[in-house]
Amino acid sequence: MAGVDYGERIPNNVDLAQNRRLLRALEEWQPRFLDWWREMGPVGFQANEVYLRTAVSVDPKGWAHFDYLRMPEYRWGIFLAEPEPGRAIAFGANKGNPAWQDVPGEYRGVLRRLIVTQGDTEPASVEQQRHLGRTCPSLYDLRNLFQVNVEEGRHLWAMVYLLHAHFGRDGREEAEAMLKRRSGDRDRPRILGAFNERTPDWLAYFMFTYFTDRDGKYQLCSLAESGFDPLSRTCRFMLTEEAHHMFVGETGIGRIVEKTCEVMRKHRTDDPRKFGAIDLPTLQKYLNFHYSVSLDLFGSEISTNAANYYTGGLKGRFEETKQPDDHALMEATYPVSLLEDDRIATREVPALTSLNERLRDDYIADCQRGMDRWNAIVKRHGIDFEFRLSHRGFHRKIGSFAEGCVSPDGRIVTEAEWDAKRDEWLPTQQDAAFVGSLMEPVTAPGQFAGWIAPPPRGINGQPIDFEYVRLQPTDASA
Ligand code: BYC
Repeated sequence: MAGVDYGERIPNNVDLAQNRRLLRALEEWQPRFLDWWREMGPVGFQANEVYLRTAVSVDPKGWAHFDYLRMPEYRWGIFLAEPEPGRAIAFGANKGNPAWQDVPGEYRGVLRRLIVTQGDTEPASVEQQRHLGRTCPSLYDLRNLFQVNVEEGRHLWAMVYLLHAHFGRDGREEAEAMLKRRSGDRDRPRILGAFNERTPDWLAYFMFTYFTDRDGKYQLCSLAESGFDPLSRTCRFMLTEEAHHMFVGETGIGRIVEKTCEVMRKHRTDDPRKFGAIDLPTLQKYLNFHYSVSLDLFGSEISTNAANYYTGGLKGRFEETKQPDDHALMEATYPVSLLEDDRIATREVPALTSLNERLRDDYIADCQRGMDRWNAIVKRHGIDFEFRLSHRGFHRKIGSFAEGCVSPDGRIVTEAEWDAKRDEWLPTQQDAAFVGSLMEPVTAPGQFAGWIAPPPRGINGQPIDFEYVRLQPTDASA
């Protein structure tokens, strides 16, 4: 079962060949996916060979194979983690019942909605990142970008499989719509806010993979707890791939911090921009922006949707089975910060309706860990500066804090103060123009742009100066 059938047009470990109708439906979707990839996937480089990893099994000890591949030839497929024999629903009103192998009728609408929301983010991120290849800081980073892109494409496949296999005609229509919406498009935008923002440069990209992919981790972990077993198994395998995406973000930002500090020390300056490095206050502003838009992805603090997902057994908490409580939460409460007129108050509210906030709390603690590691780099260089996570209420568009203006240090401020300080708190057009001015491609093996340090080691044991992307296209259509 752990092995993947690569003899098929659609590699899979779900015995697709046994279900001719489903196979045919997915084989019809496949060319439309490829059309979307050609139209909205990475600009250029489609004919170049890239040193990519491909899933060849779902065995945690050895699931990936690395080799040169042209991106359109990547074997997008359907891989579910191994089933857990006798798995029971772990929470909510159906707790203790056997996990569902088919969609229960009463939850069909909500489950479809959850799967569509998750699926929509995957192609959205590829669309957001499609121009970055032209300005890569190194071949190593270029390869990592493309790895993330092809795997987001695979995560779309993961959700489309569920829609096709379990939601009949509605599911097929949703799978089509997934290829029609476009990130940032006024008339047919992607569903969630952060996925309609631009990712114009590599700094924004590393921030996105740190903060927004990390929302992905927490949402996938909650969906991996689902009583709908195919969703749980799909998400469990997606999480294996997702780890690399967050690695790209954390180490990318870490390498930028490293370079900035080196330049500051070498030139004994607080203004590393003069020497082509990104100053620490600008990095803080980018952190503020990407962190705040990613906080919005958890939904409102008080949400009956979240309560219904949980009570239905559809979406659990982070590490649900490790929580030492009754997994029903009918009587429990949870402390939630809310904006109330002119102050921020912490209220004990029913645990069920505050599940979005609880997941956001888990996420915030995780974000802080990366922040601590970047601060350790600054400290090691003896520089007096500390990155901080902005207050959860800062720059929010969803939930209680969307109603007011909160500063990064958690003060309620007037709109006038907000407007006056905005440029100290969030990237300005000048900041973006400066960062944009650094985005000159560097493509010689082992060379890196001047604003980012090399990584300590290469991919899959290869040296740092390995030719991660072969720049001579092997097809004239590049
Ligand atoms: N933007 O009760 P509420 C990833 C809507 S990332 C726009 O507060 P709920 C990835 C909401 O839909 C992970 N709209 O929220 C990362 C609702 O609309 P209706 C993606 C928003 O439903 C990087 C209304 O506001 N996965 O994988 O409890 C690269 C009130 O909703 C937003 C998931 O999100 C927003 N930010 O929770 C690639 C998991 N927030 O009903 C991939 C599935 C809320 O009024 N999704 N709304 O029309 C969910 O679990 C939930 O839909 C949410 C929202 C947590 C997102």
